[in-house]
Amino acid sequence: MLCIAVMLAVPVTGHAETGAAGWLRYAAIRNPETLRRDQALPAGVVLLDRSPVPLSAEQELVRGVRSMLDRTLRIDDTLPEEDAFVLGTASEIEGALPQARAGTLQPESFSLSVVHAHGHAYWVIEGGDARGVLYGTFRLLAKMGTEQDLAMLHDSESPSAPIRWVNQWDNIDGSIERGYAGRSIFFDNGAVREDVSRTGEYARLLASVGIDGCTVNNVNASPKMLSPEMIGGLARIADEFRPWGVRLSISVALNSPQTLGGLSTFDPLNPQVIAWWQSRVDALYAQIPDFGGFVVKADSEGQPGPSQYGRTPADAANMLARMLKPHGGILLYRAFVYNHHLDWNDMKADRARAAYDIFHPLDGKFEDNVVVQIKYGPIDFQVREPVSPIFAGLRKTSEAIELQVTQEYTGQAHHAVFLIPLWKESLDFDLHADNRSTTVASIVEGKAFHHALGGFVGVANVGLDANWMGHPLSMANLYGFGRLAWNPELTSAAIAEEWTRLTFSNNPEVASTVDGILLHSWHAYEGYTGSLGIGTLTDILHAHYGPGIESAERNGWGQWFRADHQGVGMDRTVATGTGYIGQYPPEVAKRYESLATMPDSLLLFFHHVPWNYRLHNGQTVIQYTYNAHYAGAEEAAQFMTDWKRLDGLIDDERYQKVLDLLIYQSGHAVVWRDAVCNWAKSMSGIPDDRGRVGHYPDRIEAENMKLTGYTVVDVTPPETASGAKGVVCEGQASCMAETVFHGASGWYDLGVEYFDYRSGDSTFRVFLNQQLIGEWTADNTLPAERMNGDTSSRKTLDGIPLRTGDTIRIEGTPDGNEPAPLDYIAVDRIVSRTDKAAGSNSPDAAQTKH
Ligand code: GCV
Repeated sequence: MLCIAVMLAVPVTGHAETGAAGWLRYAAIRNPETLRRDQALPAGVVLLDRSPVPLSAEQELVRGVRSMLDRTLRIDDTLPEEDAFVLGTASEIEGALPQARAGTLQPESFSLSVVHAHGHAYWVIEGGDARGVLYGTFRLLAKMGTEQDLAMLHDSESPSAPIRWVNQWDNIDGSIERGYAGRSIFFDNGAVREDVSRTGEYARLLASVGIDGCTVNNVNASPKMLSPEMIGGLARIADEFRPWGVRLSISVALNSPQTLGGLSTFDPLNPQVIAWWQSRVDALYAQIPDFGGFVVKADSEGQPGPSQYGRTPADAANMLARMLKPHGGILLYRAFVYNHHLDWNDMKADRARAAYDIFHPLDGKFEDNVVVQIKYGPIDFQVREPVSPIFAGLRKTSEAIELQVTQEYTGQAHHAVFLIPLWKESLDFDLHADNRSTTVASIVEGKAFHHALGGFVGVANVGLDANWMGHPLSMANLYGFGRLAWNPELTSAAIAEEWTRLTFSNNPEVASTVDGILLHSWHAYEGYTGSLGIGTLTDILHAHYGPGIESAERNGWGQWFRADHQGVGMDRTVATGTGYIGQYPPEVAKRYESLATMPDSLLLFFHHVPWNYRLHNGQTVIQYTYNAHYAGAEEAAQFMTDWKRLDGLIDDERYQKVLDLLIYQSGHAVVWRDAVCNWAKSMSGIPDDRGRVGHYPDRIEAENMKLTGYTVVDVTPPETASGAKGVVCEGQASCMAETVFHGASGWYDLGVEYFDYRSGDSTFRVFLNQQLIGEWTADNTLPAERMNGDTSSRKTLDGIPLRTGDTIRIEGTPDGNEPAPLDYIAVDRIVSRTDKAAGSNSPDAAQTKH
């Protein structure tokens, strides 16, 4: 209690942080109790192996202790005659301090212990190999950073699986597909960038959570990745990775022998093609001896593949795997193979079936260094999907789960969405193969079916922005990915807590506030985007960001939910639908086939039901849809309120950055809520029994205001603007929209809904009568150039005293192609706010104070 009181009394103000340090901030420990305890730590460190990876461990320990405890550890070559940190692999510890040996340690494992010998205490970090020493050191530093008692140091950990990789979808021109934090840290202008120092910093972050591999380029790969110049550049990145035990790998395009090599074919069984690939593999290993291997996306979304020559994925994968094998390299072949020209009119067509239909017949036909890389769900990183049945469909083939750290369908670093609970649901899901417990985690760890390899791949897509991922809270997903890959048994709460303490503060108020936001955020996002397993109802043809509901229907992409006036949902049953459910092992298939045992959360993924079908929770599908979207948006608003508690308790820069993002998120959650609810209402014809949907008494539509210069336009899709219309200022220097307030006098929050295109920085000024009460520039980087669900944004002016008869006027000044577009203003009465209500709620009293 004492330490809590002391810490709360020391606010952190004025101090700015960019987020570049991530969770490796090594913030100075201020808690007197911890400091007193840590006095007992030794003054020196001895490293028994001076190869590059353990050297990084030693330097990291010195750096961390210096930063957290304000002390410089002395570096010794041999065991000193005093207390010391001792770092080494098993055989070295055996030689120097045999009493400290921890028993058999597997590669990459570590053991931490305090050993008393020769009258001294030694804090021993023993690794199963060099990486183990590094991972153990980072673990020790995390324990120090979260103020655990190191005198009790006793920990022994092994990674769950050998493959713990991130994929980066970086293009060689320096852009990043589905990246939301600036340009590539690896490439620029068709080559590896000159300055690759940031890649070493990235590898350090990755290693600190046990990630041991990074695939540096987009799975939609450029054949130029295999050119001699590029291989030279990749070797420079590998040099940055190596001290952190991170192996470099690349994605390859299967048509490279043709497009880069000039051959007439890329048939994987053609001898010339094989010889060409061999020359490239030789060139890679000549310059990068620890090269990790290849990732292959083929026959998918327009990528070339073996099907062009009547060959199978196994033919292509094995051809490459055989070349990589002598070097210890592996071949990850993605199961994300599907036909994106499906026939909407074919009620049996189903994209979800594709991975199982294609890969299950190939089980047992892959080389033992091939790993099939499988997205957690059968569609594409949606806000909720069932786990892919192919996890249970490959008994004799190694598998890795692919998780998306970058928030493509989950808010694109504009929304806070902590994805660990989503991933945990997939990893913990029991597929009951062979009528025994086979969780997805146990399958990808290689344990369930005794696979040689296996593991975890996270699509990370960090960029050059100082804070790596755009949204400061998004870094919790990268941290959590590494921690889960290391140990999928960790709970979401434990991961959130650890990350928050290391990233922000050990202050309990900070920890509980941030953890609270993180742990509720996925559920909130699911609530206001797509509930009941319908999918993220975004525009799937373009940005994958804001609402764009119907874009998923009536085309070949197969992300269908088949809504009509009667009902909604994909019938994937064996009895009457696409038969997809039959791909699961019998126990799971039985549960999904029957409506009686179907979980509500996935209902619309598996069944087509009437809008008034009653869920297990007692609500109808339509009413639940309305309720979930309203509840989700309310939760998002609450995050903003909760975050404000941290003012003064964390550094100003990150406080303000997150606050701005949470304010934006709460506004965009309303855009989502309204779009989905209005669409569902017009589709079902069933009103909201709580009267909210389509009734907005507090809104004044821009198209109904007195317009000077502004013109009224239709917005498509219609549900992405209130009343399906907005106003634009075109061909004018500036325009005005004006209205007279007819409500009761009182305090109000004034929300202005406008559209903020990717380019153009329009400005808006709001006047109450003649008084300027707010102005801002629409300079957010949202992924569209028109009025729609991607660009709709809200500016809220808090605490405005309105009198009946006041004039509210908005002046919009366009910039570039952005015509200062407006949707509506929301005039929300402040019911109770003690700070404003001191005295009376009369605006007359309030206005005289201004
Ligand atoms: C790299 C989704 C994304 C694509 C991505 C693809 C994949 O469809 O929208 O950008 O391409 O998945 O995982 O290959």
